[in-house]
Amino acid sequence: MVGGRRSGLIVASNRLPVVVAPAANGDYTLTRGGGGLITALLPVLRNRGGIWVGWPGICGEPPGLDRLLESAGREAGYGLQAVTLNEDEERKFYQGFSNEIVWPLFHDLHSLCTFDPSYWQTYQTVNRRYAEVLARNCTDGDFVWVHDYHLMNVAQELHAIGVHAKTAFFLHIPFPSVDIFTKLPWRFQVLHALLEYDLIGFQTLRDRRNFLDCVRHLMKDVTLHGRGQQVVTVTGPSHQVRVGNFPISIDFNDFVKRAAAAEVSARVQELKALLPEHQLILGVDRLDYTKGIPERLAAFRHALRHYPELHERVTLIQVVVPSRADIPEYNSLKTQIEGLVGEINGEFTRPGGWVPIHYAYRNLTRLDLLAYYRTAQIALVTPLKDGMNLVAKEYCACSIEEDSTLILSEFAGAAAELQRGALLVNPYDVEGVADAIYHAYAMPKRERRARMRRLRRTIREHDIFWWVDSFLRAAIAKDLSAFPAPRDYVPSTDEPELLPF
Ligand code: GDG
Repeated sequence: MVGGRRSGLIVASNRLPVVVAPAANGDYTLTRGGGGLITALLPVLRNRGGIWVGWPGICGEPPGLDRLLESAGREAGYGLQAVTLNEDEERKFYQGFSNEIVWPLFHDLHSLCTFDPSYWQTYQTVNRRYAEVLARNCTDGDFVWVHDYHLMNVAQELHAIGVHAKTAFFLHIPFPSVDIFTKLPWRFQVLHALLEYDLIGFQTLRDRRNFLDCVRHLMKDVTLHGRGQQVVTVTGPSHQVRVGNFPISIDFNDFVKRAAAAEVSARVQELKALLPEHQLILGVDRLDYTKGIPERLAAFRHALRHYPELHERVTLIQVVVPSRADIPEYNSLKTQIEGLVGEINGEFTRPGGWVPIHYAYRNLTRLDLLAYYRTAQIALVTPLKDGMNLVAKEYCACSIEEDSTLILSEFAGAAAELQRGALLVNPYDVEGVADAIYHAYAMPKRERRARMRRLRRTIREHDIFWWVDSFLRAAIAKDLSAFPAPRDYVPSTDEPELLPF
């Protein structure tokens, strides 16, 4: 074991929460990694200790890597163990199988998949490598918690090398319906591998239902018990696996505390002074085609065209965080977004005055992100499909004045929990999103507060520690009927009244 204290908890994810990069003086530096998974898991490891196994963000094995991770782990309070990959493995496993096959397919975008068989070969090899590193770091009494779509085969590989620690898997992204999943050329292998875990967790009931449908349609000799409960059991010929839905969350109190800090408050005042008499609308997303950024911009343009009273009264701050720059689709998406921003600003900017969209393509500092969350009266979180979407929850946590509105896509996992306080929209419905923007802008203060209070209560009661506890309880509980029935989001089936012709 390298660094940190032991707690029997071993987490594996594609990447470590730190990124190793070469420094100008020939040494290597460590910086904090980003993304939803890391935001969610850091407080868990800090709180409980354990070991985190993952790729350090650099190919090969830089000299002194173990020492670097050991001292970082000592400081963080948990161990860090690197899985090393060469460039070809990293390309075919990470960019290839993970991000050109599973990511688009599981987000219902199968037309963006490249089903290259060599990607699958490398995916298996790399999952075996993770299992080998885990095997060196765990005993059969430990609990191995594997995260996300990059590592679906790890339990199977652990069993193949004789490790029998309890294993659990959490999928941070959606699980597709059977019609879409069936397009995967390795659908049987992936389902078999998943069923080797002892517990599988999904974000929402919809994902869990999709997975169980796939099991029912594609697997022979399996039976399901406990339907209608949060955690059901799938029994195969040699193994039993529990399957549940556990909506991931954030460290609510920590966000509140940090949003209230003096330097954030000062930044909020600066931002307000820059755009007085304006309602700020905020969009913060990784550059990704699932986040619905072009559709959102089109809806904003529609709102400006149809509600002229918004002119000079609202400003959209759209932050796009660089991501997966090596994959061609991401570059063309960036060009498309920047073209739209240019068109909309070209159409509405008042010379010397109002610019409707302030666009930033970069990583924000934590301070700026918190300040934007606190300043914006409206957040536009409109992914086409999203496992959960932590930006939505972070925004609410940081709205400490409770005077703001969340516009949320009904296709974000977060919609299941936040449907009663947010304005839910279909991100493909340009007119509907535009109406929601206007509705949020014109919403009476009382209603805004009541909605935001409700949202914040939900997130406070179901924070990241609640998520970990409910997941771990599902792994060890003897009686699964003790779990509450899950909540689900069901899109409205009320048809709008049609005008008679
Ligand atoms: C995956 C699933 C699921 C964003 N911009 C900056 C920044 N961020 C941080 C946010 C947030 C995280 O990145 C983004 O999390 P999301 O949940 O919105 O999205 P994914 O990265 O796609 O995460 C997702 C999640 O896993 C957890 O299960 O919810 O559905 O796709 O925490 O704060 N952080 C900083 N600067 C930025 O500019 N420092």
